[in-house]
Amino acid sequence: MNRIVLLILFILIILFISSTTFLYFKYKHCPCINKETYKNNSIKDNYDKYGFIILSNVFTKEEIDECRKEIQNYSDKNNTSIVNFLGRNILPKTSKLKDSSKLREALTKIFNGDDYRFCGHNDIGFNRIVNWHKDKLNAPYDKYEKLDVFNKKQNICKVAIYLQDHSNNNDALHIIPGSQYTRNIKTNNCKTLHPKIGDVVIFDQRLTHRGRSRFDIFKFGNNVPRILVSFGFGLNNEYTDQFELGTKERQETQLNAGTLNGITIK
Ligand SMILES: O=C(O)CCC(=O)C(=O)O
Repeated sequence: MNRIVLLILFILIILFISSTTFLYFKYKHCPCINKETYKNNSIKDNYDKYGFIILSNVFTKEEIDECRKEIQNYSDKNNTSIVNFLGRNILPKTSKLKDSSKLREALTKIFNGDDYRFCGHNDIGFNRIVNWHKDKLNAPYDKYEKLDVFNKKQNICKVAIYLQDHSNNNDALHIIPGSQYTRNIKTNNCKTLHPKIGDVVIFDQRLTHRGRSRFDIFKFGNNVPRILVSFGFGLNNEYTDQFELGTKERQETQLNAGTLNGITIK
């Protein structure tokens, strides 16, 4: 009997060590972006080559503080997604971030001067856990994905506004530069972005990326809530139409359910 207990204990210890090692390497620290590599590129070149840009000083600290207050008054529950706040007119100050002229100038460059539009995708992550992925429609909403999202005509980006300073920590966005052109989700050569308060990150939504892992909570804590406001924009074409249809249904369904994979939807 004792031998069996010992054997079970031994197996449990081995399982614990191997899963912790696996998770450690999966979510290990990504080095920060080497600014020298990116600084001489134009917005469009940077976006096309690496799949992201960081726009500096788009908003003032006061504007961002107002939005933080507005969001925290609405909800301060950890691991929450506030979905479609725009469509529900619940956070007017935060909703206005979407219309910044500096942001729109950058989007005009990214979309090469062609017609683009806000495509319905909007949410706020409050101390939310988000593992490696690409922003595309997942089942059952992928029924709208009739056209291949890796076609050159697809051009949809996510605007990510971190409402706290990440210039000295690795708690913002982790990305794989250039991965917007590959279908797989390989996470070697990852980089961490360091947006300051008022900066805006814009990335191709097919870029492989992640937010906070469960491990990061131990490193960074929740004392200063990590708040991320996101908006989606796309070229005015049928690729954006299909994403918008699927996103609308996903946001409505998740909101009605109130929860998804442990994340509270509010
Ligand atoms: O939390 C983050 O920094 C990233 C969130 C994210 O990956 C997403 O909303 O698709």
